[in-house]
Amino acid sequence: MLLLAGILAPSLLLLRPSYKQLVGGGGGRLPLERSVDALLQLPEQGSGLLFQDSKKAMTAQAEHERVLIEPNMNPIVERKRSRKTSAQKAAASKRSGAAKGGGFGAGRSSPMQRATELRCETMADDGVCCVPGVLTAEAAAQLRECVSDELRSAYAAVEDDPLNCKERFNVPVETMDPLRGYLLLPLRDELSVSGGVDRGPMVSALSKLLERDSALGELFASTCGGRTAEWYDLVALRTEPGAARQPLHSDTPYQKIPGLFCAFIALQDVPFSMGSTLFVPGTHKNTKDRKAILDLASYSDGRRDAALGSVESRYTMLKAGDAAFFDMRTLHAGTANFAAADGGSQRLILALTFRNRKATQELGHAPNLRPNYRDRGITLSDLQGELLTDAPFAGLAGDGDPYGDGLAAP
Ligand SMILES: O=C(O)CCC(=O)C(=O)O
Repeated sequence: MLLLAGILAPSLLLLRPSYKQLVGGGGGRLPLERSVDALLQLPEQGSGLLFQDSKKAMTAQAEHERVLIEPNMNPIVERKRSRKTSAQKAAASKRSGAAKGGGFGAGRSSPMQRATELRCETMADDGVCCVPGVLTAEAAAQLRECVSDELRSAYAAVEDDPLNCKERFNVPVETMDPLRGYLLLPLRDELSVSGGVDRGPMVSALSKLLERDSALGELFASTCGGRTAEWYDLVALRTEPGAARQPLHSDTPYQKIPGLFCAFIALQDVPFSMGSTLFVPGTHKNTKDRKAILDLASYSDGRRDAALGSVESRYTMLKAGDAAFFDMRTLHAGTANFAAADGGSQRLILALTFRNRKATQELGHAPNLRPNYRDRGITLSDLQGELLTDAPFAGLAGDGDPYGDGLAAP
């Protein structure tokens, strides 16, 4: 898409919303002269000082990056056509087994296979791609309501006993950030379990997201080494108005075989003022830019700032039910969720991740899963099979069933 953007630059420039339009007027931009303390809105008590200090440093770093990176920042757009030459296509289809009469791209392929192939091509080039409409807007709204219920229940559980924080929010209560965090989710939502509903909003959404021949089901299988890919994250990313921007990071270090692929699925329309995810396409490869941005030594000699000033970054503008799919080696950052007066609002994103078992080096990313779902080697194929049953993920916490609510046994 970068090349295409270059060729079409004049028309794209006309179409591209200005920063002012993105934030709904001039008021939303975080003025440079505002202090880090003002950006942070740190809780008055409760969090450890060490946590506050590190959050302060990260916010200052993110603000520095924002200034350098913003001049070359554009929305991500979906690739509509392959950029491969016919020779490259022929070689790829030979590699995939077409010559033997089977495999992806062989003979007549379905529209979903062709769409997946194009997305895989984008992933190979950029490390990130858009997958619009993985849920209908209605299904996304139902899932949002369900995640809000889970959030209420998780807050109540932590109020009851702060030690519950880890299994609900994946952090100890001392480092819980009121404005940005993760909510670990069950495979079957609590209200459906208590109401005896077999296929409530969570199960229905997972079916649509992961079933065979679905856009994400196929993309996870294609990028993560097949249906034996290991389920790795099921979590809602939550930001509240006033949440600070994150520094650029990759979720997993560079290794030749990519270990982790993630889909961020919007549960509501997400204008820029609610915080988007900014990606630096191409940094899933061990490029000069990636090295300069991550290498500590380059902070002091100016190489990092030079790289930040030159990279072309892309930000998501997701509508409810759209997904951003990415190789977790790719550098990215959540941008700020502005103050409510400037268009900020609670943003809930569903994150689903699978692991390619062929990646053998350190992943540097622990699973964002409830404790009883972890380390069980549950695969994409297991989930797809379970979702086809009459009552998927039945069972209770810790009762020996492989699924249940995933919480530690009381
Ligand atoms: O908030 C976002 O859009 C990105 C979140 C993220 O990258 C993270 O929490 O590591």
